[in-house]
Amino acid sequence: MFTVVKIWCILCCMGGVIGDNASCDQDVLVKIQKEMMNLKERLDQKDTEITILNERLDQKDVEIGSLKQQIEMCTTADKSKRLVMEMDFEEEIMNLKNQLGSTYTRWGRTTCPGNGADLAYSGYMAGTYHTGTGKGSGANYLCLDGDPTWDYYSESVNNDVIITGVEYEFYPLALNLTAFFGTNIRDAEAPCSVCRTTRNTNMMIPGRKDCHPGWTKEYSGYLVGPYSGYDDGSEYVCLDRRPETVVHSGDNNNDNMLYFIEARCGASLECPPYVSNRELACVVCSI
Ligand SMILES: [Ca+2]
Ligand SMILES: [Ca+2]
Ligand SMILES: [Ca+2]
Repeated sequence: MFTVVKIWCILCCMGGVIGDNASCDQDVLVKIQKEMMNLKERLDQKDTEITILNERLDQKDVEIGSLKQQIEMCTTADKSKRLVMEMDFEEEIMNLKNQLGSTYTRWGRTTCPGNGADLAYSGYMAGTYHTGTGKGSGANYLCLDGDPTWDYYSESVNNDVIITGVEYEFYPLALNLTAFFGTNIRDAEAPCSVCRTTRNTNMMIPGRKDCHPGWTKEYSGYLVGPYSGYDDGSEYVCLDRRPETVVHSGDNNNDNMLYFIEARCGASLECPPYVSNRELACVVCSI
């Protein structure tokens, strides 16, 4: 400080009163002290301003913290809300799938395959009584419910459209049915079941024992149909490869008989891939 004051004094005196050094030093000292006072006041003022700014900065930090907390709460709430919506959406899709689904008849069995299909009902395979006098009738097989209920009926006045059970026949008798079905089912009658699956579409494929890629196998077996000597028509259906039999149905009734369907190569059927005299397989597939 002394050096600064001295320099200041010299410069001051060179420009003003020369030869009066004591008076010059005193004036300069007063000026410097005054300037220092001013500087100190300004410094104090700046300190005060800095303190105020720091307080405002702290306040802003608190506000920012609060806003971050609110944002986090909103984000968490959004996540929870979105999760609930996604769960509701998935449940709705499941409900729609359950509402859609599809059904099929499993000929020869009283149960449904263990692949998620539920039993709608089981009963008896039935078809037209072919030894009746008429030649007109329904052509389709029916899966009659095993537990019938009746509306009004008359047992005394009757018509001539009659259905009966459907018998496993499979001519000729030399045919080893055990090799095809695991047991000899000849002359017994066929049961059936109606199965419901959540898969929306199903189809029976004649000529295959397994499904194409992407499809779920419901059951497989042999393509069967009516005796060719009947006057009226019927249909081809897929009989399960391990059929059951209706209890007490072993008598040789021949009211409505089931036969294998075989390929016959000639001018019309494409051979290969088909081969004459082979019993055609079948499969029911769903997707
Ligand atoms: Ca029978
Ligand atoms: Ca028979
Ligand atoms: Ca054959």
